[in-house]
Amino acid sequence: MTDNWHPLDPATAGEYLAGREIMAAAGLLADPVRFAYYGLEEPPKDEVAKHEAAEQGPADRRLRAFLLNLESGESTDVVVSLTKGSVVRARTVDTAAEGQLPIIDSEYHLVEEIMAADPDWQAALARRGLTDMSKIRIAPITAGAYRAPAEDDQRRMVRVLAFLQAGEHDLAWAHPVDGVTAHVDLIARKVLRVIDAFQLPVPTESGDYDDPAVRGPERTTLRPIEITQPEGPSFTVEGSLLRWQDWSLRVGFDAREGLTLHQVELAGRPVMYRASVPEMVVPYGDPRFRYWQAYHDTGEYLVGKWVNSLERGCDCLGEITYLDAVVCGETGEPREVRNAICVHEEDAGILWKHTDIFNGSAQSRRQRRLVVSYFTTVGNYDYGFYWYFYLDGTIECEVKMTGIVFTAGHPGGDHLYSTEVAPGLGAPVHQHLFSARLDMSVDGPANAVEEVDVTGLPIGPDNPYGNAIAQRVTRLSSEAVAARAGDASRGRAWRVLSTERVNRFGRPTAFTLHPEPHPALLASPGSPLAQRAGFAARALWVTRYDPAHRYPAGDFVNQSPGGGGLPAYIAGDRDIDGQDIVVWHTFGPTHVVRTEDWPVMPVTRTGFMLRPTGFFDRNPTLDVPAPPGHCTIEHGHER
Ligand SMILES: [Cu+2]
Repeated sequence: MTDNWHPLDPATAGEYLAGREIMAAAGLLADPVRFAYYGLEEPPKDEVAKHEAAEQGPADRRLRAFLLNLESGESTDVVVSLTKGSVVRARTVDTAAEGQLPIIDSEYHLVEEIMAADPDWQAALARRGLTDMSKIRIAPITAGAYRAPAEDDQRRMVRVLAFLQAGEHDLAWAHPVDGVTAHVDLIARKVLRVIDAFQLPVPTESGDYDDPAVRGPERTTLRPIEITQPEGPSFTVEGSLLRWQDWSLRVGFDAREGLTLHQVELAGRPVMYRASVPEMVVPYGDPRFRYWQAYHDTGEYLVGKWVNSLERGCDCLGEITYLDAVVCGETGEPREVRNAICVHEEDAGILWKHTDIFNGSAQSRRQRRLVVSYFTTVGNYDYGFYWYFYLDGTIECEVKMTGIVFTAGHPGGDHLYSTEVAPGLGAPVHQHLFSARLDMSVDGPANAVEEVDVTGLPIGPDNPYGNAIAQRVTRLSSEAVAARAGDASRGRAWRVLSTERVNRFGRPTAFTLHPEPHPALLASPGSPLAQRAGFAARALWVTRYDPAHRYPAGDFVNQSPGGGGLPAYIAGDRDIDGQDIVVWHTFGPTHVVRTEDWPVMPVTRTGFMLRPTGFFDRNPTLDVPAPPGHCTIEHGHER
């Protein structure tokens, strides 16, 4: 433990090993028990505050693990204290009522083996002329929860879809074997049923974008772009603490949530205690036999565990500082991922600019941003999670989506639920709905939220020519009231304000959350998916801070019957005005696939912004100098 150790620092490899020893000594790890999740159990806020005030030594350091017995299916939620060397909690999860643990690594291989050996599966494939099982790739898909007997989903299971990979380098996603699926019991290690719904020919056109025959000759017209910072970047990294210009924040990483940001401060004033994107759901809109296809990539597959190791010049350009991450596989063995988190500084175009027609002053300033990001690959998709901090106090969260769209057969012609991207190859419509958890602390923990709409007013005595525009501000007083839909037609935004600090106009200091104009969850409100992904039905939720409320779809998402997470967190309808509150924002596009998204998708992005609103008394960037030797004419005279 070093001098600048902080209780919110990510867990180290040594700590994971120590935690595993504590669990082993308590008899929790007898074979065949595996880790379905292993991460830091962050200390509560008051303990962190006490540590920082040096009233006490290091806070109780804890780790949390989800343990799965591969033979019995027994699922245990364990917390250990490294400080005390003991098990704090070991609770058996009621998997039927709460949900299953996330999918573990070896289950992917297990499913391939089970499928290859199953006679009904072999017969279904043979009916399609497919007899070489070595060429069949299996996508094990989390099962959801439908709770009808034919769904088999009271057991730990996956449903599978098949793809044909003709050669070693062939892109299997180009060749879906449509119309057939199987339900696989992961504990009994057998196929429960094979459902052969219909047959479509397996599309044959290659999707191998590395193959010159597919992509054509590479273009030769791009000249180099080099980004240099001869004096180095303007930020510093000390352990997990990052400082850049007026910003400071701590960076963490979790196998489930991915990147976590802590204690984000601007000009020495708190803005957010913690920020992350702790859930996402990708529901597909094809109601045929694959109606269950909806990935909760975070709660079911653990996006952080699949973090990429980044490469300078490819993934990130310029002066890059990388941070490593530690994630654990199913044995609880820590794995250090080199260059997992990319930290760098970017030019971001014009910050402000004006040529004054009266006094002749012509000024221009460059915007910059600090970028903290990582990339993860979950099955066919690749997601980049980017946080940007700008000179003017803006915070932006951006998700970049790329990789391979999920495919199905396509009957040709117009089809309601998918786009034909290659002959006979369809890409079903789907949504990517992310949930950001923003533990706000604008000028301290006591915050409140207002919904701000803008609207034109009707013609009347006070508005005779009908040009009036008014802000409609609604204070969101309690948790139930604050479950809100977006409304782009009114420019709807949500203002998170301090109830303790005011600016020079006596108005509360605030940050405003600006959403993007996308629909929320489109699955029918009565659907099993809407039960399980309740968080995604609303653009905004506000809850009273509770250290146990961390996951928008609940702690156990895989095959959960639903109701957990945000809908449960607001059940008490607590007061959120002037309290320590957490703002949760659902964002993300509805993806009607384009032909240009095939065979590998150019990045499409989504996100939201938080902008200071009366947080400063004026533009906080007047002190940003003009680039040396340029851009400045003062009162008609070059400086
Ligand atoms: Cu998509």
